[in-house]
Amino acid sequence: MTSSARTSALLAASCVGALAFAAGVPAASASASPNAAPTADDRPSVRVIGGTDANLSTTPWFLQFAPKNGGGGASLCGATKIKKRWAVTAAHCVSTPSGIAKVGAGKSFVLANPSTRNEGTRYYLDYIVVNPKYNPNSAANLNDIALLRMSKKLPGGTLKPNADKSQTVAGTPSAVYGFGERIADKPSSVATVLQEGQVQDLIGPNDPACGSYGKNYHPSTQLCAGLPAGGIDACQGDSGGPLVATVGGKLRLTGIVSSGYGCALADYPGIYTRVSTYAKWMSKYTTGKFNITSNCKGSSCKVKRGNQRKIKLKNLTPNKGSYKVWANKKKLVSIHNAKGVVWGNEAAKAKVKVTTKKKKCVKVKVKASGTPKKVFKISTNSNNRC
Ligand code: 4AZ
Repeated sequence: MTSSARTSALLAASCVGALAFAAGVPAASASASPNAAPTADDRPSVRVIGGTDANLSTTPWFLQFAPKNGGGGASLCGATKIKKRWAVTAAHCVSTPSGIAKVGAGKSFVLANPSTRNEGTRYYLDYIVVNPKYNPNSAANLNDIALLRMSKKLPGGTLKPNADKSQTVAGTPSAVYGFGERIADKPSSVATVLQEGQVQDLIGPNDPACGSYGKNYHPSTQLCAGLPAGGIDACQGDSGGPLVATVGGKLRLTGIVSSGYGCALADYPGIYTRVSTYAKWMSKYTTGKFNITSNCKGSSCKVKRGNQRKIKLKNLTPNKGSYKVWANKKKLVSIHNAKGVVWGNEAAKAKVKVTTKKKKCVKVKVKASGTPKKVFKISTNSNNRC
């Protein structure tokens, strides 16, 4: 095979996990056996990762991710916690030619920094955002990034995505984490304990070449990491997991395990999604923003008994958000639509009706996703001022 034919075959092979997942077959099934060292028979050419057991106290942001239509509790992918309720993974972990992984109770879930594979509390997803440029039907696997939102806050710390496009430079020590195969093409070799592989970013952000991949490597959106001689690498089942490095003195998420030709082979390093390319896109979705307005001019207005003050909540982001409206003197008002969910770029209305004749000043507080708390004052009687 020519080297370019071989590379295409190889990149196509890297999508086997995604295709198997689409068909409902676990790409890497759970192993009952502990992390036994590979035997001499297993070892020679493609010993996966070449990692060591991770120190879990240093990886609070690591998530084991089980997309629903991908084989129940088996670990198909890794993910990284970037905000209390948000994680990032590879698009190919959730988006397949047959559709997007299922969200909601009892469906796709993550395990927060599990001490052992498949163990720990399940945190279910309520929202998935696949990068719009990702094409599940393309073997090239470009723009392989997706955001996952959990229905409740995850425990543990977060890891910030690297937003500095000039980083990391060639030779930067980096670490990759996952529960994937420790021996290539051997599903039973998946790790029982989280593995850490010490690799390097092999090229700088402006260097077009990555090992022998030629034009199949895209430097502006991908990152090439491994060791020049191979031997340590991510492999099947590690997809979606983090590549981390120190940037400007701080630990950052620099890559997401995406694809590669085999595992740990010389000249075929791991290919990662370059996180800095997507940093803006990620923060647009994970930060959220509402515009909160009211039908009354100024911060305080008079509302007579039986009348209402309307509060309009416009979700300025493309992702789903939620809001809550409450009053400090609950008995004097009734609130219609006091809480709710607002889909991307849509609006909701809450109404605060005055139910008392008393002269009071009521503070109505509004909190919406990603937006500072806002306070409106209502004078419940025309004679009263706030
Ligand atoms: C995979 O199929 C896969 N050696 C992940 C990473 C690498 C290769 C394959 C990198 O999920």
